[in-house]
Amino acid sequence: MLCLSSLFVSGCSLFYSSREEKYDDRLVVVGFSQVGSESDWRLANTASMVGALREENGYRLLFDNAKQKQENQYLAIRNFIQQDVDYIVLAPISETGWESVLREAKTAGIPVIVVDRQVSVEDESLYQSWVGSDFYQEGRMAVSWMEETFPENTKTLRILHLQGTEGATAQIMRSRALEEAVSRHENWSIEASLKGEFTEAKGYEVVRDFLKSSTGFDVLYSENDNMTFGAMRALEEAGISFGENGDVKIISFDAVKKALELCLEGKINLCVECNPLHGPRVDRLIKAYEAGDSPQKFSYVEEICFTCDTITQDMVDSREY
Ligand code: GZL
Repeated sequence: MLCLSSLFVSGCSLFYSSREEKYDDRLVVVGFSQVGSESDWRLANTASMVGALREENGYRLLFDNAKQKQENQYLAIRNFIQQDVDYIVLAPISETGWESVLREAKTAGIPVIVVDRQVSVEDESLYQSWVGSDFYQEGRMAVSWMEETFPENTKTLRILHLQGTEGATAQIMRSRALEEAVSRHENWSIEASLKGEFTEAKGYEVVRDFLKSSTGFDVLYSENDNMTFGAMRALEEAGISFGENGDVKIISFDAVKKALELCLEGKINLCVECNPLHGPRVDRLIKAYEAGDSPQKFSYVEEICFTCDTITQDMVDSREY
């Protein structure tokens, strides 16, 4: 007979009188709040995290997909606190709005590791570590390629700026690198900054609508590959050539395999890597904390670029995502 003193069934979830009854104490319990599944990059990031935080590796993983809504991440984090997890891993959709819920986690004594985009909080003790990309450096690499490709005596360089989710670190810093460069080059201009939300559908929609009244542009600076895929479809429909021999040069961030294949075909001129394989990096951080070590607060990932005139099939085949 079920002993109700230790098991209280309420609604659709089970509550236990002790943590030991709930979890196998040999496993580290991690609650992971993921932004969503908006892009190929995000799917690769989720696969990497779930693969690293698996039971054979010593973890019990509670996973939540926020479907690109910050309020869903708040709900997930509060649920993880209620579930008394050992760690919370947060991939924040945007930089702001985290003080209150992270303070609740701190009050509950649950360490938080932030992955990918950053959080902007007054009190940096609200999270233990962050691991991700240097998005500003990614933008700088793209700008350097533009400076090499379009020498100073180029006629006006007209740029179409396709931005990712507003307020995400990747959008803020990739945009900043471009905007700073435009302010340094008087012959560069941004024709429009369109909000593509890091998705293929939105990228297509905003570029299609822009092209209806566009007088032309020379470079598409697209802050992720999925928006680029949508923009390419809109350009094709409008009869505008792009890529190595096209009228429009394309710069795209993430360097997922599909984008690298298009780069190899000469349809994307520059792919800037943004490495999503953070699972092993987060695993190492948690193992370090479990061992009583104090890993560094910020860990940046090294990244490179690929151009259509130097990329090879072997390079594409060797990629993990
Ligand atoms: C970057 C990541 C961005 C990717 C997009 O680290 O936050 O979000 O560039 C993803 O593909 O949607």
